Amino acid sequence: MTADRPTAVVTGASSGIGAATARALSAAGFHVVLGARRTDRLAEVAAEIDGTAVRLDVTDAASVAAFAAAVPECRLLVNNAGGAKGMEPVAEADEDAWRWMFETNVIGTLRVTKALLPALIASGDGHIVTVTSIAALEPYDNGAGYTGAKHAQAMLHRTLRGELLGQPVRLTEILPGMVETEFSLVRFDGDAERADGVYRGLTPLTADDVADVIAFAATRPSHVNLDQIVMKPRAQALTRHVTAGPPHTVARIPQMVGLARKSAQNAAPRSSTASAGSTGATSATDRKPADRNASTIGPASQNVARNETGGSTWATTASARPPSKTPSVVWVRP
Ligand code: 8X3
Repeated sequence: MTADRPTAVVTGASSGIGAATARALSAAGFHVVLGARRTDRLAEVAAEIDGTAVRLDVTDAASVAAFAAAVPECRLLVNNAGGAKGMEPVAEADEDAWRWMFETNVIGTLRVTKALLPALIASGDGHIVTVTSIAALEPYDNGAGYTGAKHAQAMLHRTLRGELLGQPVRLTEILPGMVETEFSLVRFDGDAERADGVYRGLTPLTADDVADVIAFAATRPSHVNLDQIVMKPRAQALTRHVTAGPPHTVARIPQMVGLARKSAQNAAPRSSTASAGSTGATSATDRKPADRNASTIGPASQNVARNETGGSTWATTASARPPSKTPSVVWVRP
């Protein structure tokens, strides 16, 4: 769109990873076209970076067509729009939530990619970055709608890698783990307490962390294709295998905080090592001053109680730690 700056399109750019990516790409020299439904927030971000805000609803074919018509040139497409809704077992699956997840993550990515592919190829040096998730790598209980959609979105993206061989288009899949954005707020339908609980006691990735990596991938020489980049906080090994609370505590990711809360109301900690007197302090390097203070983390007994969903118990606190530096995680799975 400008003579001196190649055009990058970012979907879902009104907040979170999308907005951060728009800023990072602008700093890297792109003219950024930002797409999202929330045009007021979109316009604010666009104004900050001298970008262009264009309304985009990836679930609406007409909206995608109008968006693409406003983007005659495109060097880089960042498919970021998507998200999760709800967490329930397959036996209780909410079809509307599943439909929303497949419409936004899968069909939305398909629509935008199809619409901009001719411009990406015509640029002579195109690049498609799709933000999937570590949920595209593994299943987890109560997450089938989201993991299913993310697997499908990833397959769409990975298939293009082969189909576009011989064309001047690179493909990079970014697979983030826990990133503190509006993701959980949307997933839990605006329940802020439940959403906050997902990240309590650990330091998740930030939107800027992910944006940095996207900008890095986008600024490699044209012959360098970073196919897949998996990013997780240090405190997360798998989607539901995280450290939270005291050092050396391993817990399931408290994504089922609603379920866990019910459980916590009734359940006493099963472990004698989880004393109510424990401070629950995390290591200094795992905490941010603003939101990682001890009071938000709570005593270890709460962590254990909170994590007693699905019949699992974790019992690790200072008193469980041996005096040596030997890793001291005690993790009892059902
Ligand atoms: C979400 C990844 O780890 O928060 O895309 O479930 S995680």
